[in-house]
Amino acid sequence: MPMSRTAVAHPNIALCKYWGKRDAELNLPSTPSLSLTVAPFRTRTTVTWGADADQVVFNGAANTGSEARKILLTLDRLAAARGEARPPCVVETANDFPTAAGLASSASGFAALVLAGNAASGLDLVPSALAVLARRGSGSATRSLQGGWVEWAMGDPDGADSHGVQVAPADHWDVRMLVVLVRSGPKEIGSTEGMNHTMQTSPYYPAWVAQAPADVEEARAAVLARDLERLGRITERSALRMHASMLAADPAVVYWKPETVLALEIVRTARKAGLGGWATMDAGPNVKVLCGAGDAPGLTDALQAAGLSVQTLVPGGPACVTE
Ligand code: 2P0
Repeated sequence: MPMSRTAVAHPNIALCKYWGKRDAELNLPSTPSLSLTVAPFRTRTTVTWGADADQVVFNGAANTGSEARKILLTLDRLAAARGEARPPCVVETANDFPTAAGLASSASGFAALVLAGNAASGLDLVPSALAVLARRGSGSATRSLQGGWVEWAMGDPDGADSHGVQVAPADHWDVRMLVVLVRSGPKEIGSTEGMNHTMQTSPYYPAWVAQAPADVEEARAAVLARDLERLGRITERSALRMHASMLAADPAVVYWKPETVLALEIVRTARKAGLGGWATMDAGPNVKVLCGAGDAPGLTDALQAAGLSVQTLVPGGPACVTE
């Protein structure tokens, strides 16, 4: 008897970044990271366990490419965790925001997938096991199962404890995350490829890895103390150091577009004028700005005055099964 269940998850924006793997097979990070889960962007995923044949429908179109293979592999691992073979499955997944544009769609995608797969299969894995499965699908996904402020520690050598853990829930602190949408198309270089190339060729990569644990320690303390200035400074620094490691790769990994630098410049200038916003950029040209609720309108005006498109995100809750 086929069983269908649906789960939703929000993406997350890393304030202290994950960029590099110490174990590619287990997808273990070279750095700890810390993120904010953000709403209302979300992925909605339905898994039917025990269908006639495997099928993946991704944003409304049948998919037989690498995305579908990774999705089905995650469901294989879910069944294997209980010593079972996976029956054929249908997976329907859709994002209500741009996919693969550096807005963490793989994070919300794999978080929703493991929850829906777990519910549809009845395999009943514990949350930490689901968080490890999400990590193996896409590292940042392990941070999207939880709402609010989430830390992903490097963990033990085998990685059983390397998964997202909530530092504070969404309602701990009413901040804003502005999204400056520079490009909505898919990134030119995938995250996995970009980080592997940075690891292999950038002389700045060891320095990036070395400084990360102290940043996460300080960021966690700043979140708990609701110290936005301190958290903002770490956030912008972490993003710029991560991009510096990419820029020093050979050939360089450059995700930025002219509008990326324009947005960064506006945020830094606004700060000097008393508006508290701090920029962060991921594996794509889009800019996110961490700011307080009170400064969000002023920063939005400044960015829009330069012709940039801005959306406002708020702290989001945990991934959950909805149907
Ligand atoms: C992050 N990013 O911490 C960093 C910052 C992009 C830049 O996690 O290879 O899709 O699937 O584990 O999680 C994006 O990389 O990479 C990412 P994989 P993932 O949010």
